[in-house]
Amino acid sequence: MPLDFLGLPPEYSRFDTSKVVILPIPYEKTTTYIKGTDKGPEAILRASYQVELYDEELQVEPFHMGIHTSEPLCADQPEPEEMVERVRKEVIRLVRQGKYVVGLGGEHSISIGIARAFADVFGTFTTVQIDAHTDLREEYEGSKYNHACIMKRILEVSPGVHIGIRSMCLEEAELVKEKNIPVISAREIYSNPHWIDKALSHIKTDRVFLTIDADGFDPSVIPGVGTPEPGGLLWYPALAFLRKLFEVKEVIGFDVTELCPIENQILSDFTCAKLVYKLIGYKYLTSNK
Ligand SMILES: [Mn+2]
Repeated sequence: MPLDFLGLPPEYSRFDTSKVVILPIPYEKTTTYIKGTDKGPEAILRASYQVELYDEELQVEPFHMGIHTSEPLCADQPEPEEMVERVRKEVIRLVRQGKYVVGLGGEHSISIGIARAFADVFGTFTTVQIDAHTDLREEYEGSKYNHACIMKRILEVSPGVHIGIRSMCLEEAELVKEKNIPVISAREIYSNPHWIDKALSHIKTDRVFLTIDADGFDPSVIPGVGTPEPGGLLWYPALAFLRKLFEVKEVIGFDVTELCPIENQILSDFTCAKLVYKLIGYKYLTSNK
């Protein structure tokens, strides 16, 4: 039986009564280190049954927005170009029906399709990336759609702001310098108490697409990732930033990608599920935007 996010009753999870649509994309073709992110969406959906429906921080039950879970997309693992195009078309279809799209990866390449869809429908927006890696390689292992290149592709349709970064190759570091690309490194998050305002000041548009690679978080928060890097975002600083982002900007959609579940260790799965519901809660609170 397919899993629905939070296991909500039909009146809160039917397509026609739901504002939010969870789009699971269990795609994995270009990952470079540990495999298993194709199991990410199912692990998030399964863990979501344990997430409390009441948000104790926000003091509301955000599921009242209605949260529908779509059939998984691209589970047949097409070539990356084909996957990106299918994601783009599906997201456009959903947004045109007034839905708020939440993508669940799968590898980070899925975000290219979402960003292209948002560019088609919304025009101008900024992509805010939370990630250990800038993903700004032009090409990797023979593909422009490799998960190491996703922000390079997304910068073709929107400006980007990169947060939690602590790993770059020389090509990426030179591009960041040359183009003056805004990067808030993980080191700066630990050392600069004003990093949130600084990060927000780099966002020049009202609309934002938020793309989260689970490895942006510290491995103590989300150990289940395919390309772990020490020294990432902790839970509360991340939430402080994300809440402010939803308050001051119109977040037009978001995704959570690159969860690579660890067998018999549900911390990462549950944390990603809670993160998804928390962000839906922030959207719910600011839904006039
Ligand atoms: Mn990453």
